[in-house]
Amino acid sequence: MPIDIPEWLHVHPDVGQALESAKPVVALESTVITHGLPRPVNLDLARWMETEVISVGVQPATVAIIDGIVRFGLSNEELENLALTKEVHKISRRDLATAVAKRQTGGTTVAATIFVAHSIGVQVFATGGIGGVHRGSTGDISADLPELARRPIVVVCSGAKAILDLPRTVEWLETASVPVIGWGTEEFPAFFSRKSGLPVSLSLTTLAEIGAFLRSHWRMGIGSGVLICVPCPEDAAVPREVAEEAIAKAEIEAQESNITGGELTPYLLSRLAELTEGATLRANLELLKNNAHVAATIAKALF
Ligand code: PSU
Ligand code: MN
Repeated sequence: MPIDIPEWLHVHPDVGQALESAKPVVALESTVITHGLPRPVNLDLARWMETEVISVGVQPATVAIIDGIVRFGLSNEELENLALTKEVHKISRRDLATAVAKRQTGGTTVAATIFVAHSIGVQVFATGGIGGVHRGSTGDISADLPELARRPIVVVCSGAKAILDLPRTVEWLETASVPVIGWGTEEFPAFFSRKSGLPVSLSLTTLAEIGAFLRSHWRMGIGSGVLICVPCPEDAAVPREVAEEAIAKAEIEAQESNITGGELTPYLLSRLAELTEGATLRANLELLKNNAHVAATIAKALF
């Protein structure tokens, strides 16, 4: 089946072939590679996520901008350059045109990746934790939320990043009519931790149930994206109290050093890994791999 590719998007040949033969494709974001994880484990992780997707018989497409070109699917060399180069940008939806015009290289956030995947009709996407409403009164709300609200795409994640104000993030999703599905859980996961004390809008345990839900959602034209929340695998999860204590400490340090805006998330994530002697990093890696696997399973069964 011929596919409609926007003129600004460069599709990797393997991905193009998959799309043409109607093989399922899972999109992967890349800010987690460029800004979410330390080098060089970020490169390992990028490869592990792709391998997880391939192991299910699904085509992965990591999205990034390389020298001003928006890429849907990266070669080994492009992935390596992206992960190991120091001068890379964090590109959210608002930054996409800047990155192209200024020929930048960078990782795309959840918001930017949803935009790109939707432009080529790919509907399943995996990440670690989405952005959301930050703690405190700065008014910092991730562009991930409005993007998720306006594109009919399925995002597999472990909730939102635990450093956020999770109650307000969940409220925001409700206001924007984004269904929040717990995959085998009644609670919105807190990223490194399996529980947050916050409810999901629907808890499902089988692919058939997800299929039935998604069919209604698309058929009725609800229009929003759908969040499928998968808790961090049990043996790698960090207890909520341990994570919370480290987050409180890291937050104060960030305030004292005046770290704000796009720099805040990368700073907090790396500080947390130090404060927990690597436990949050391990949880982060395991949940990312697991989410890639679940997303591929969903793509294979339902798309
Ligand atoms: N989850 C992680 N690490 C990350 C991110 C999420 O474990 O680096 C990234 C995602 O790409 C997400 C972005 O879209 O952080 C949100 O950033 P901001 O809050 O500045 O919108
Ligand atoms: Mn932000």
